Amino acid sequence: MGTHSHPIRRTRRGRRLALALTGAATAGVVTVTGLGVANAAPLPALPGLDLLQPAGTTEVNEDFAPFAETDTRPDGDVEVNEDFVAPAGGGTGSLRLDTPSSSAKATLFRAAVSPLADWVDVAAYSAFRSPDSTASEVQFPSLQLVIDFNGPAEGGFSTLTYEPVYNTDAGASLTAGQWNRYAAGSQGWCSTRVIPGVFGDGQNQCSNGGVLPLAQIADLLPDAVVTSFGVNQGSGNPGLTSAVDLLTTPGTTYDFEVRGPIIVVPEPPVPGGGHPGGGHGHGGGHPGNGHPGNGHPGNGHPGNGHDNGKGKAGHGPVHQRNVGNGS
Ligand SMILES: [Ca+2]
Ligand SMILES: [Ca+2]
Repeated sequence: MGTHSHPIRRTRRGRRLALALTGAATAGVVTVTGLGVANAAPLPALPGLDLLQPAGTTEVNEDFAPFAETDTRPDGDVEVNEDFVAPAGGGTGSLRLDTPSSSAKATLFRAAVSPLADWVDVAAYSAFRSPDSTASEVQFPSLQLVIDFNGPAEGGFSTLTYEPVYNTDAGASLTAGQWNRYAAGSQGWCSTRVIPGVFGDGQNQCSNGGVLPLAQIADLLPDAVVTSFGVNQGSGNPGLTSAVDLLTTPGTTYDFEVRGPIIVVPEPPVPGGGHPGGGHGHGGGHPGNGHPGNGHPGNGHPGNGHDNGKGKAGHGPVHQRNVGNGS
């Protein structure tokens, strides 16, 4: 977190988490509790999102699970934080992507197999472009589907890409400084490679009419399967800072949210230590003055406690989380 500028100040929740972390560091270590906040409220009717209401949402936290950084390159960075907050219905966090240099690349993908046809009219995502970005004004993070376009037959690798700039006629917004919703599943896509009968020679990389509706691509490739999907920014997008949230797929909508540090609750109450229940973050509220003495009872923090106290919040006892693992 430290290297980024934060054009939008952190939310109240972010500060509360920081305080809770302090509390955890001074308390005895016994019980670990996650701070994840589920999105219980129904999502608003956004284009492409309404189609998947029954499937609900899957929260993705700081460790990215079930996604992974597949091809982030030097200078590029992805991070779940609250720098740009979130679109309506998307909680308070999102996935920030930074590509300060031309060679930088920021990616986050999930490997999962599904028929390409399932993505038609379904795929959607929300993206925010920081107004501080110096990149060409048409650049936004893209949604990508890695496909095997001929199914079980040999070969067939390509990546389909959706970029808002090629879909402005369909209503895709290129406005910076606000959250835009992209109904990618009903709009135009490109292919990184030639696909016989679909994207001819010279039509890859969006060139020479190489932007086709996803429905048309899927109709022409009945055996095609998506093998992984995710968001990509760069290379070739120097000076672009953005965020993505509410990534809608055939199985679920992924909601990037800050879970924050794991809260460590002292138990049983420390004799004379005062606030036993203080572990809930209240303890953190008055960390320094509260219980400096019993904060380091020698036996109290054999390792675990220190891990929690360190800066990279949330990256400590990752295994303690009950990460939602939707399909
Ligand atoms: Ca979110
Ligand atoms: Ca194949």
